[in-house]
Amino acid sequence: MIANDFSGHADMALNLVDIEQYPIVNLDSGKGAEFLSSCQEHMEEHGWCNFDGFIRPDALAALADESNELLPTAETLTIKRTIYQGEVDPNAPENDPRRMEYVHVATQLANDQIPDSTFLSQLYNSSLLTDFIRRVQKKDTLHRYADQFQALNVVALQPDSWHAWHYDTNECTVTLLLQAAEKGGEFTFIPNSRTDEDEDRERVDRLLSGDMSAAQTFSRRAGAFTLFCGGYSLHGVTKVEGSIPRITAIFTYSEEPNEAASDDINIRIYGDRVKQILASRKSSQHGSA
Ligand SMILES: O=C(O)CCC(=O)C(=O)O
Ligand SMILES: [Fe+2]
Repeated sequence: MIANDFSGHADMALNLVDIEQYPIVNLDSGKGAEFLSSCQEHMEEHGWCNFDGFIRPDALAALADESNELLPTAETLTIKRTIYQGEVDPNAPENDPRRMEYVHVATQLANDQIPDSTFLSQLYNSSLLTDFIRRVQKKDTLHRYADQFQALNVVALQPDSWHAWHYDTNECTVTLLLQAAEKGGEFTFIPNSRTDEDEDRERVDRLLSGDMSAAQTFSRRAGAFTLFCGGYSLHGVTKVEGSIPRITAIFTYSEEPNEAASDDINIRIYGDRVKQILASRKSSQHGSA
């Protein structure tokens, strides 16, 4: 059970984030402005920013408890795809990554399974946090993703699971590590392994063949908040070892307001549960027409 009350401020980021260390409250002057410009520089140069201890330890315990309580209601998904997220293309040249299918298993809570009243959902809905993420990426607009299933997710990788190598379909990914693996479960990536025009196949092929020398990892403890250009950097999570799952929250944004994914994509990601929700919605719409 969650013993503490973190609801003092209306904007949940103020209740949960270590704002002494990460002054996201006022990014226009003083410490906040300095912090923002160092983040922007880092993001531009490296394509990622990692904020260790972003969530205060007492608040982190509440967030982890909350997810651990919800996870028994999550679906276990078997995700099969190429690194580019599509299906295998049997006509691709030999040794082309489009011919290779990777599989991993994850326990995943979709956005509609995470109540608005949770601290996690309130953190995702924080205007201060969204604005900070927008400004680190120097974007004019950034909105929380309006997709009812994808906006906020919690992904647990059970012991012995990994998260297969892939590129994200969106440019920038934002994650919060809620519970680290006892061992393994390292977020691993090749920074800027592709551009819109080109891909560094030499480094990509090395990682795909199991050679980690082209890849980078940063050690992240629970409470780490990470922004990352996952659309341009091949990445994944190494095998979780030990006895507890690695739990991460994924915060999704888009530059356009009210953007959502198609039903087909959501069914492909979330499987039967979402298929049934969408089908019963369609049949009740037809029924009442
Ligand atoms: O769990 C992580 O740290 C990364 C997850 C990820 O790459 C994704 O959900 O696309
Ligand atoms: Fe990813």
